[in-house]
Amino acid sequence: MFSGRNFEAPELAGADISALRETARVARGDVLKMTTLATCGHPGGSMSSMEMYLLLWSCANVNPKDPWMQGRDRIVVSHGHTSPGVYAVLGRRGFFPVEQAVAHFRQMSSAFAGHVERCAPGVEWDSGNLGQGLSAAVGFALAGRVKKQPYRVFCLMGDGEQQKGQISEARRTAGKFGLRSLVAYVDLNGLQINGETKKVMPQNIAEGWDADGWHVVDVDGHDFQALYKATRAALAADKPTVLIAHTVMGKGVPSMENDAHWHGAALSEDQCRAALKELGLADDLDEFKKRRTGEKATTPWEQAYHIPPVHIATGTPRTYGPDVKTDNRSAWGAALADVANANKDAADATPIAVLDCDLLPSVKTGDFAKAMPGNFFQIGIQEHNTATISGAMSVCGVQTFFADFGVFGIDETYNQHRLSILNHTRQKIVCTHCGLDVGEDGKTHQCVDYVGLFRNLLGTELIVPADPNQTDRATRYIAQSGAMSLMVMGRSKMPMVLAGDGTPFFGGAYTFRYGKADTVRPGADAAIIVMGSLCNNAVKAHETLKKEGINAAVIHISSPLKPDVDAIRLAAATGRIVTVEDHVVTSGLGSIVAEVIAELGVTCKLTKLGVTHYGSSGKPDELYAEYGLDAAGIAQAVKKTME
Ligand SMILES: Cc1ncc(C[n+]2csc(CCOP(=O)(O)OP(=O)(O)O)c2C)c(N)n1
Repeated sequence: MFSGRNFEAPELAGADISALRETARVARGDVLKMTTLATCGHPGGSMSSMEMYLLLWSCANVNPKDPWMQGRDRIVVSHGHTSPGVYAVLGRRGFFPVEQAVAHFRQMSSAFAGHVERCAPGVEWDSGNLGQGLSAAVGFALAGRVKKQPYRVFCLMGDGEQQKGQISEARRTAGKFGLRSLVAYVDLNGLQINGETKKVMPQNIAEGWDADGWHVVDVDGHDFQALYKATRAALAADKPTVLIAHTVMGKGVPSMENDAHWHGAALSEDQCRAALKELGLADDLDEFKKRRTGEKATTPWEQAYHIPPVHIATGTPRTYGPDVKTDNRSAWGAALADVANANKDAADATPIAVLDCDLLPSVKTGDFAKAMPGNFFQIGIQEHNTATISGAMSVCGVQTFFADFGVFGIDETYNQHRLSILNHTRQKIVCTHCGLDVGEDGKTHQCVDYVGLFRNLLGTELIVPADPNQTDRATRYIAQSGAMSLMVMGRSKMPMVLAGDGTPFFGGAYTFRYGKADTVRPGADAAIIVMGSLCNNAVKAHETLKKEGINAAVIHISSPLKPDVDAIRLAAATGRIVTVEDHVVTSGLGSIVAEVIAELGVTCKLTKLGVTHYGSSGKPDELYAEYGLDAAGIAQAVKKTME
C-alpha cells in the first residue's frame, strides 16, 4: 500500500519515495517527447513543477478510475502552460493512457490541448490565462463549505504569475473565509518568459501571502518528502497555507536547467534524443512520431463534465399591479429571496450561493443574505476574483449568483467570464445599473455593451427583462437553469408594461420562456422591436402613432442571443422595423435583428435606434430624449420609415 494515501501517514516510506522519483524521471521524458513532437509547448515549468504534480496526484483523494468522483479533492493548475507536466503525471497515474498524451499533445481534436482543459480526465479547470486559478480554487473550497463536503483543494501556480493582481484578491478572500482546506504552491523557479522574475517585475511574494493571512512555508520543490510533510502540516493548519517551492526550471536535464529559453520552447529532435539519454530513458521518439501521424487524435471524455443536475423550486411568481412603480432590481431581489425561502429547508435542493462586491443595497441581495446568511459571500471590490469564484462554485453543483453593476460585472470581468464559459460553468451573473438608465452616474458607469460582449461567449444565455413582472419570472427561470446566464437591468423605477386591457402584460399567468419574443401590441404598418425597460416607451410610441392612424406592432425581445425568428419574420412582413435598445447601436439588438432578416432572405426596411455616442450625466429620460429613445423619438423614427 502506498504510504502517502490521503496524507494520512506522518511521512512517505523510503520505497514510495524511490518509486515517485522513478516516475518523475520517466514523466520528464514524456514532457520532452510531447513538446518535441508538437514542436512547441512549455517544458521548462513542466519540469520544475513535476514533483508537486506527482505528489499531489499520488496522495490526494482522487481516483484515476473515476476522475469525477463525488467528494474528491480538487487539484487546480493555474499555470496551465505547464500542461505537458500535468498530462505526463495524470497519464502515469492512470487517468488515461500516457501514450495518447505523448503522441497527440497540442494536436487537432486531441484532449491534450496546449493549456490544460477539463476534457482531459483529472484536470479540474481550464487555465493558462494566468492569475485566475487561485480564484477557482477558492470557489471550489467555498462550494465544499456550502455543500458540507470536507474535500481539500490544492492550487499550483508559477512565480511570474504572482504578478497578477487577481491572485491577491483570491488570497484575501481565502484569508477572510479561513479556507483551511486550501493549500497553494508557488513554483519558485525564478524565471519567466523574459528572464529572471525579479528583473521582469520585482515582487515580494512571501510577504504578500503573509500579509493576506496565509501561513507561508518555504520548501524544496523537488524533495518529495519535504513537499509531503509540508502539505500534511498545511492540511492541519488553522488557516490557508502557501508552500513557496524552490525549484529549477528544466530540472532533470542539465543542459536545460535554469535557462528561461526552455520556458516555452521545445527541444529539437536531436536535442530531445540527447536529453532522453541524459535522463537514462530509451529513445522511442520514432514510435511516437509514427503514432502522431498514423492515428487520429480524439477527445473521448469531452462530455464528461459531470455537473450535478439542478433541483430548485422556483416559488410562486409575484405580480406587480398596474398602479405599482418599482425597479427591476427590487423585483429580482424579491424573487431571489423567494427562491431561497422555497429551497432552504429542502434536503434535495441544489444549494444556492450569492456573491456580492460591496454593492448589496444597490443590487438588492439583502433579503437573500437574511434568508441564507451562510450562503451569502461578501467578496469586496474584487470583481475579477468574484467572477471566477462564481464560475468555479457553479461547476461543483452550487447555483451561484454574482450580482453587480454592469460595468463591473460584465465589462471589467469579460475575460473571467470567457474562461468560465470554456469551463462549462453555469453561474448566474445578474447586473443592475446597465445602460443609459444609470443616468446621473455618467458615462463611466453606463454599461452599454452587454449584448455585444456576451454575443461572443458562445453558449451563454442573456436576458434583458422589460419590467419588474418579467424580471420576477426571469429570475425564477435562471434559478433553475443549467446554463451560464447573464440578466441585465437598469436602475430606475418604472410603471409595469400593460396589455391593451390595462392588466400587467408580464404578470399573472405569464410564463417566461427563454428565446420567446412577446408581442405586446399587434400592428401591421410597422414593427417596433424593443429590448428591456424601453418597452414602456415603445408602447407609448405605439399609442401616439395609433392616434395618427399608424398601427405599429410592439415586440419585446428579452433573449437577444436567441432571437425569436418567427416573431422577427412577422415583424419584417410589415415592411418596416425599428429596433430600440439602451445599448450601443452597432453591436446589440439592432445588429442581431439585421442578421436574422438577412438570413431569412426577406426584404424589410430597418432603422436602428440605440446609443450612438457615449453619454453624459443626466436623468435617464433626458438621455433617452437625446438619443431618440423616448416615445417621441421612437414614434418619429417609425413615421420616417413610412415616408
Ligand atoms: C494573463 C496572462 N498574461 C500573459 C500570459 C503569457 N504568458 C504565458 S506563460 C508566462 C510567464 C509565466 O511565468 P511563470 O509563472 O514564472 O511560469 P514559468 O515560466 O515558471 O513556467 C506568460 C507571461 C498569460 N498566459 N496570461
